[in-house]
Amino acid sequence: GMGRSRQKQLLERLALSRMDRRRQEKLLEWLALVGLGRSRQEKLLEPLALDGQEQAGSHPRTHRVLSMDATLAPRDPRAPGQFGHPVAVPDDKQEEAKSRWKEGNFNVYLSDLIPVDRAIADTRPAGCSEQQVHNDLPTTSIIMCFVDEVWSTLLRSVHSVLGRSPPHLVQEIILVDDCSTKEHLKEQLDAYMSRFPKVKILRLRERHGLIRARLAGAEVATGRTGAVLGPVRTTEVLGTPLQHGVRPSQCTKGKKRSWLWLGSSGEPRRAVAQSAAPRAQRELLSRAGLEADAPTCAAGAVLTFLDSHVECNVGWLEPLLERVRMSRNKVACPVIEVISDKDMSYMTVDNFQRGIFTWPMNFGWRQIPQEVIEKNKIKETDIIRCPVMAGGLFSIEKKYFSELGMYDPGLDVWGGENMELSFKVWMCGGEIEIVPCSRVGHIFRNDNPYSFPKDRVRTVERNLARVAEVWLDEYKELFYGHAYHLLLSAVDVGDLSPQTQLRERLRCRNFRWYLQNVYPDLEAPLVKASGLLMNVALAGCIAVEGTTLAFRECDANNTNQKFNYTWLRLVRHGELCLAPAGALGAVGLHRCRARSRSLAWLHRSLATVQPGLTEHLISEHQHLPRPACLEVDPSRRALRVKGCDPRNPRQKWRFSSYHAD
Ligand code: LR7
Ligand code: MN
Repeated sequence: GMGRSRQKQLLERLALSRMDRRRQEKLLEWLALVGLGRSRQEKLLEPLALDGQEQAGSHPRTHRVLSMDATLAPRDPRAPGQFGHPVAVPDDKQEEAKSRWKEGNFNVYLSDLIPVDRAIADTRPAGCSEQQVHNDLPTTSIIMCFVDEVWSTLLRSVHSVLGRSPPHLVQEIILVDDCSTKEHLKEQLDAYMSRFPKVKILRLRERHGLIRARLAGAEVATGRTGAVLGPVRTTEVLGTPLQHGVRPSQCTKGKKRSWLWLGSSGEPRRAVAQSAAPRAQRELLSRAGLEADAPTCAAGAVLTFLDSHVECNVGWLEPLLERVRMSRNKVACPVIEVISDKDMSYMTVDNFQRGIFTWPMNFGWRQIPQEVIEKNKIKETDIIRCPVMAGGLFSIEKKYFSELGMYDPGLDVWGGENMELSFKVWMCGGEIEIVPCSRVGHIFRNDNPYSFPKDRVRTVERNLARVAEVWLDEYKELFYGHAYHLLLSAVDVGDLSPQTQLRERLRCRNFRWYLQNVYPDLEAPLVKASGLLMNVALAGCIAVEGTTLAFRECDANNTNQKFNYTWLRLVRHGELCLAPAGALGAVGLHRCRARSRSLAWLHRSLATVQPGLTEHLISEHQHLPRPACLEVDPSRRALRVKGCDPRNPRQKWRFSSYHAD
């Protein structure tokens, strides 16, 4: 601990800063807790004290970012993996390491070997540790959802938050157990975490998936429960509306619940197994000297979401909160660095990466082009605005998150929620940012180590289809065009009206605005090809004449010869679509319908149907022999559908312009 006089001395120094008293005290508590040496204590507080002395004029109410790192002087500097170095599996442990891989789809053996509070290299770009943040940053609830997470990895995630966050900024750490089945995540986890007053564990009684688990965590942080998971279940989940120090620890359907009561400074007061009524529980609390609305109960203004296999780096939190403080509709993401799944080394990543997506809504990273960096003199520490976020790691103002309707609760288990939130934020007046001075490592894995309640691929696709239906407007055709099987399988996306109503209520902008202003480098032509539809060999074009089709001399000024080839594979002329008239090979015009195999034509994109058919228009009509191609009949006046022939020039078609392949 820390002597009384020493504490007084430090408090005096802190008093110079404009940080409020409660925060000062919390900071000291932390200093005592992590046992930093005297000189490092001084160093840590230096920016705060300096601020009070020097900056009355220029930058009032700010201090240099506290580069707190309780792990910098590690207990065991020679332990494997220390400082984020790679670790090798000893020869005689190869088999063991191999067999344990599947527990988490990464090198679980090595993870267990390295300290849960290992040090890692400070990978921040130069200048980050000198940056100023405000003294009155909002505090945050940190929400970490997990299902069957590996023990050592989960612990390392929590330790990295505890050890590298200014304690006065961490309201609480909410671990949401999405109904894990592994034994170590039950009593053993309760017991371990009872040492850390800020850690709360929320157990979900059934598997809800990442998305709704986060919503449940957000509700706990708000002190509100039941809106997302339903009132009946919530009482079972939380047991009681009282949050302070109360940790229900039951996931299964059993009636008996065990509670762990924590004192106001966090020490475990008593562990009781009981199924007390809320009133009795409240009584228990008050006897333990606690109140339902004790200070630690007061909700932090910001929610910070993290995956359960991360390592937060030095100074990661303040820059995120600084952005949110600056504007409540900024959503701040750290740079996500890489913890190797193979050797557990902590690796930095290239700077200047934006979060982007490609069709059909696949998340990815894209480097800002070098010439753009140079022309705009972009620095490594500059904020990067992102079309979309990766999904797992971000800070968002709690009330703003709630105003945005949080996540669409109709999204299931995993996937697509990052797209939904990103579109919603940008289109409804907010911003998604990557904050280069905030860095968090994440174990990237090749596969999810847990099972999906339903089929994995279908779950993600359905989520994405929901997002497309609500947010993409006419551009949803691009999504379906790149995931065409979704269109025909008529996937049931569920009720969308709450989401579309939300979009109206928030008066959000449209997707075209988003593309033009947020993600202008996305290729998003609304149709794949357009203009005349000509047969080059015969020098003629398809023309609409009343309600029928003819083959005529090409005339670029004749609107009756203009067609669009759409993402949904329609050859479209206004509301009318080119289509085989039936099994006999005649071709005509039909009212267009989006989800229709009989109106769809393959062109260029799917040469796989038969090699050499790239210039053909292949009908997908079910009742025709396959593949069947549009051709000019021998009279050279009419059109029909016949078996495809790569060498038949009467079957080769070209639009005047192609916008995408
Ligand atoms: O049913 C589940 N219940 C859960 O609680 C499934 C998962 N989870 C937990 C899980 O234990 C983990 O802590 O949710 C967290 C995220 O699941 P991961 O780690 O399997 O996801 P991921 O890292 O492969 O995927 C990324 O995309 C997801 C899409 O839904 C989420 O948004 C993840 O948070 C996100 N991760 C990141 O953004 C980190 C960087 C990866 C990238 C790109
Ligand atoms: Mn992850």
